[in-house]
Order: sequence, then structure tokens, then C-alpha cells
Amino acid sequence: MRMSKMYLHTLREVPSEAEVPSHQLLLRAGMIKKLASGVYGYMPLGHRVLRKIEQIIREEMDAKGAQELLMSAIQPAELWKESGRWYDFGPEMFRLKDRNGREFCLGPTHEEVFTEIVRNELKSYKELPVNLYQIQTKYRDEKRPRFGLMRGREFIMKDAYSFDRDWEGLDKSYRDMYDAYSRIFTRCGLEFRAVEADTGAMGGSDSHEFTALSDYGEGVIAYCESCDFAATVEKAPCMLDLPPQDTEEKDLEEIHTPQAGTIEELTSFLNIPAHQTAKTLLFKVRDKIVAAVLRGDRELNETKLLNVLKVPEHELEFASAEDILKYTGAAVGFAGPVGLKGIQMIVDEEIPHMKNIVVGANKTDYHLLNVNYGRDFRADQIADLKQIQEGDRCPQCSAPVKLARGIEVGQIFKLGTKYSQAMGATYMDENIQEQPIVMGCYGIGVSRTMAAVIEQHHDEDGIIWPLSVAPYHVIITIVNVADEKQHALGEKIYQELLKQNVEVLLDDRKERAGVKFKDADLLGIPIRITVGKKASEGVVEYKLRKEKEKKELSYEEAVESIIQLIRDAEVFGR
Ligand code: 9G3
Repeated sequence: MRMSKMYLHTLREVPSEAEVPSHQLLLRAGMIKKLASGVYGYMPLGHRVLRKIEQIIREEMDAKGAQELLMSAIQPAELWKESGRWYDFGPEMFRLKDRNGREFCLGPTHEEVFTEIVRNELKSYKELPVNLYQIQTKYRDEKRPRFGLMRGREFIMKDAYSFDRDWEGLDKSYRDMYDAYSRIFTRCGLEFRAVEADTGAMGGSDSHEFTALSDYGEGVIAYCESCDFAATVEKAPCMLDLPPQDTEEKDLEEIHTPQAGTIEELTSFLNIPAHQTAKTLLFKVRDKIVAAVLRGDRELNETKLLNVLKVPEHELEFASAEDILKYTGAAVGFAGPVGLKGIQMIVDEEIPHMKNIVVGANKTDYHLLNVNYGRDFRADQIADLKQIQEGDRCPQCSAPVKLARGIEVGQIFKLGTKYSQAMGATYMDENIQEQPIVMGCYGIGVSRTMAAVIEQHHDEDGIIWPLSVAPYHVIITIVNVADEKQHALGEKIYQELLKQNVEVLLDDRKERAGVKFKDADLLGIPIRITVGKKASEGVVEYKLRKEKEKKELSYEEAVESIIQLIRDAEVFGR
């Protein structure tokens, strides 16, 4: 492609709304254009990268016997009413009506659609297993779209659905997808970890999340360096880890603690460690008040609370100050577990192991000393509610766990029969018995993967594309197009590379050399050939974007090096 003809508009300045490197660079390199909040278009250069990532996905999915199809993005509400999910998703679902007033949604995912297709056609165990996938735009009206392609309201997903006769078959399909994902993300040049994830509202049993490590990622994973434990913090189980406790239970005592409404104020006022206190967090769930009680030095993991309550995320909200006053009789910061009425109470599993706890007295500016679970209060449920923290003991081997931020680029789920049962997708087994199909679902954020690759491959000058997903393999920069020796040699190399099916950009623009070099670095094309003063000797400069070093080569050697490097890269990841 000649850059003098290319539709490409790079930006010198960083757009103010872009806070993370990938968002800044995608905009500056003219690869995406924002159309609305969380809605982006892909310009020619960006679209080439998208296609490369999709191609890698197709190759690895097809290698596992998955079959690509393409479903509609618009989905009839009836299917979601059958599966019972139409009312599960609030404002996050884009809903619309057609001219006859029929309800539809813009598909945020396709479990219902794929189940509908299969239930009418897959009849016998002889036809199983099947794995169907698509690469398609998804729509989710995110509350806070941000970071460009990382959290958009329209995004490109590869979503696959496996259909097996039993759980053993699902285990095989799941393992195949796990392996395909590892190969896909490796070939895309991502440093990632596959971690145990929460199945959330999806039901089913196991789930893994493929997280590309990045300081700008919204996800946090916990992992152990001494064993293979790795999980999202939403999923990671916490070990019981208490300091030595008093042996006997002391008498209850009310104490005046003016303005000590936070754990910090309370512990400094009473001069006690936070692990001797417990906080009582009040929530509103479907017009009921729920109290979660956990040690003062612990953070609540809302996903674990949701799983105990068995409600979808958007139905959990913090209780208001007036609700807190109404139900505890106290201002915010003085709620405690003793004497609470008409409230569902869940305590973290450490609470019953603690002795003589300091808690809010349900009386403004007062706390209670020496509160003991069992004697002074009891809960409706006892569960692990804690968010795992750096240094907590690994649930598998007790070594201290580490935390890392990352970008969720893929997630795979064992769904089981949740959808096939709800929608009557069954097959006839050998004994002419009707059985529910056992399903799995597998997603990759294609556009998000593109952003993740940039997060892991960039420097202060721009993107550094891995060869496998680069929009072009080579850029030939003619320093001075008015010099016909340089122009001729540039053209010659360009034609030679085209002939050998190398994806090559020729920067033949009438621009100053400095602008051309800056653009070449910004666009992140892996190999740069500079045709300058030594063109008359047939000598060019050869430089890899990911290295500092430059080499002067004859143009024949340059072409040879390029072909060799690309051939090696093609072998990479097969
Ligand atoms: C909705 C809305 C948002 C959603 C969902 C449904 C996430 C929803 C979970 C999944 C599970 C898997 C197939 C590919 C891999 C992920 N956000 N999920 O179901 F209506 Cl508005 O999408 N689906």
C-alpha cells in the first residue's frame, strides 16, 4: 500500500479523554474513530489488525473442529423470556421494538439464540458433540464505557457454544477450548494467565478467565508462585487466618466513641488493631435490607456476597443513610450486628472464630466491646465474604499469594444444562431416552484483545506490533521522494516484496523525513527499511521496531532478511 494513497490520519496530540496507552495510541495512529461514548469505528489500518486477530482465532477454533457461522445481532425477546433472562438484565441490555411493537434486544451474548437453533435440529446422540462459533458485534449498555476498545458498548466478540451428550463430553470440549485459547493468545503475542473465574449469573460449574497482564487492566487476579493456583479476586477463596484470640468471653460493654464512624477512627480512638473489630455493611436488595459482617481489616468481595444472596449484580445497592438510621437507629458508621431486627445477616466465616469483637452499638457515637458470635448475635448465613489480598495464604499451598492487574480477553464456562433445560434442547440417547444437551460457552473479546496487545507492546514513540497481528509487516521509508535514486530504489524494494506476498507499506509521501520516522514508530510496523543517501550504492537501513539497533544492508540482503524473519514468525505459534 502506498501511504500517499492511504486513508490514514494520525494525530500528534494525545486526545484528552484517552487515559490508557492503548486508547491513546489507537486514536493517535488513526486506527479507530470514536462515534459516541463507548462506540468506535475501525479505520483501514485498525481493521487490518482486527482481521489478523480474527484469522488467528479462526485457525485455532477450526483446528479443534469448531464450525463458524454468523447469527443475527438483533434477537427476539421471546427467546430471553423462555430462558428467564429477559428481566435479569436491567439498563445494560439495549432493547427496541419493531414497527409492529414486537420486542427485541441487540445481542449482548447468544446463549439463547444458539440453543434455539440447535434444539430444532440436533436430535440424536450420533450428532454430538458439536461446537459452533461466530465472530460478531455485541451490545452492552455499559454504565461507564472507558479506555477505548477495552470497555465499549459495542464490541467484537468471538463466541462459541459447545453441545455434548454428557458432562464427560463437556469436559473434553472445555479442555479443547482452553487449549485453543492458550494458542490464540500466545500467537497474538500476549502475556496472559488462565485463572479460575466466578461463573456469576451464568450458572453452571467451572469457568476460567484468560487475563492479559496489564497495569491498566480493570481485572485483578490472585496467583501463587509456589503452585499453579490462579484465580480472579472475585473467585479466589480466602483462608481462615486469625491472630491468637482470647480464651474466655468478656462481658459486653457499651463505650462512647464520638465521631469514630470509620474503622480507622475507631482503632485509633480505642488504640486497638483493626482485626479486633468487625464492620457491618448494610445493603438494599429488592427492598430488603441485608447486613454483611466481616473483620474490620478485611474488604468485602461483592461477587461472593451476590453468590450467597443468589441475586444479579444490578439488584445489590448500598443502603441509604436514612435506611441505615431506620433499621439500626444510628447514623452511618455505628451499625453493628447485635440487636438488628428484620434484617438478613450474613457473616464472614472468620467472625465465629473471633473473641471479644468491637462492633458498632447501633447507637450514634457508641460502640460495643467484647461482642461474641453465638452469645450476643447469630447470622442467617456464614460464608467467605472476603476479597483476597496481597500476602494472604494461597488456598492450595499456603504460600503468600500475589496480585496482578489484567485485561480479561477471554472467558470460558461450563454451562451444563441451564439453557437446554430451560429451552427444551434435548437429544435421543442409545436407549431412545430423551436427554438434555450439556453445553459450554466460550468468549474472546476480539477488539479488547487488540487493545491488550498494544498495552503490552508499546513504548513512548508508539505501538510495537508483533509480526503476527501487525497491520503490515514492513514499512519502506523513502527519505526524500524528490531524489529519483531514492524513489527508484524504494519502488524496487516495494515491488520485490509485493511479489513475495510481504505486506508492505511504501511511505512515498512528500513529507519531511522526521514526520515519516515519527509515523513509522507510531504505527508500530515491525520492520522498517529506510532508503536514504546511500540509495545510489544500493544500500538501505534495516531496523526492527522492537530493537534500537539499525543495520546497513544491500537491498538484496534487506529483502532476504525480511523474508526469513516473516517465515520464522509464521512458524511461531503453530
Ligand atoms: C446480558 C447483558 C450483559 C451480559 C450478559 C447478558 C455478560 C451475559 C455473560 C456472558 C457469558 C458468555 C458467551 C461468550 C462468553 C461469555 N454480560 N454475560 O450473559 F443480557 Cl446486557 O456473556 N457468553
